[in-house]
Amino acid sequence: MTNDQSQKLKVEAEPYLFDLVPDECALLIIDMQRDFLEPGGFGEMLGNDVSQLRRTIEPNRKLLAAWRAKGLQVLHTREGHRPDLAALPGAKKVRGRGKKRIGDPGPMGRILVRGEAGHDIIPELYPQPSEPVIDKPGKGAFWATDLHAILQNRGISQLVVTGVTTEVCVNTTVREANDRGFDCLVPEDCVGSYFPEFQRMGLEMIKAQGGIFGWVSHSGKILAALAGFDEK
Ligand code: TIU
Repeated sequence: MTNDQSQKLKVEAEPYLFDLVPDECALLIIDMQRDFLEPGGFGEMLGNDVSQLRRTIEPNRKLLAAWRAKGLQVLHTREGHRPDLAALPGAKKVRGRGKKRIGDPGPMGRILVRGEAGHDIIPELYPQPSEPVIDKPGKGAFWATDLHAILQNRGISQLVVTGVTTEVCVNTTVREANDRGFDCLVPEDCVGSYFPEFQRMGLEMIKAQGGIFGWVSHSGKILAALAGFDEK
C-alpha cells in the first residue's frame, strides 16, 4: 500500500527503526475517557489509581498537537454501550461481581453509556469535528465498529496507537490491527495501565519476537522524526 513518493520518517523504536509514512499513518487515541482518567470516575470507583493513567495526558496532548499541526489524520475511540444496553453481553455486565455495573448510575452519569458525561473524552484531548470518534462496545477498536472501513477509505496503513489501558484496550486493538495488516507503533509514555507490571509487560508483548504485534517507542522520538516532515 505504501506510495514510493511519500516521505518516510525514521523513528527510533524497538525492536528496530520504524519507517513512518505520514500520509498513511493515523494517530489512534484509545479511550481517553473521563470515567477511566478522572478522579471520582468509574476507574477510581473500582479501586484503581488514576494517576497511573493521568501521566499519559500531557505526552498525548503534545503528540496530538503536533499531528494536527502537520495536517495528519487523527481518530479517537470510546468504550461504551447504547443507552438501552441492547448489545451489552450479559457476561460483560456481570463480570467482576461489582456493586456498580455498566449502565448503573455512576459518579459521572450512567457507567460506560454513550452520551453520558463520564463516557466522553477528557477535555485536554477533545476531538475536533474532522476527527472520527469510534464508539466501540468491546476492548478492541475493530470489533463491531466501522474503524477498518474508515482506515481503508483514507489510505491508512500505519497506526500510532496511544491511550488506555496498555494491557486491555490498547493491546487488544494493536493485535486486531496487526491481523488486518496495519503496522502499529506504540509510544510508551502515551499509554497507561493502572498496574505498573502490566504496563511493562503489555509493551514487552508488542515488541517481542521481532515485533510480533508492532513497535514500541517514545513520543519524543516520534516528535523528533515528525519535525523533519514537510507538509504539502
Ligand atoms: N479502555 C480500556 O482499557 N477499558 C478497560 O476496561 N480497561 C481496564 O483496564 N479495565
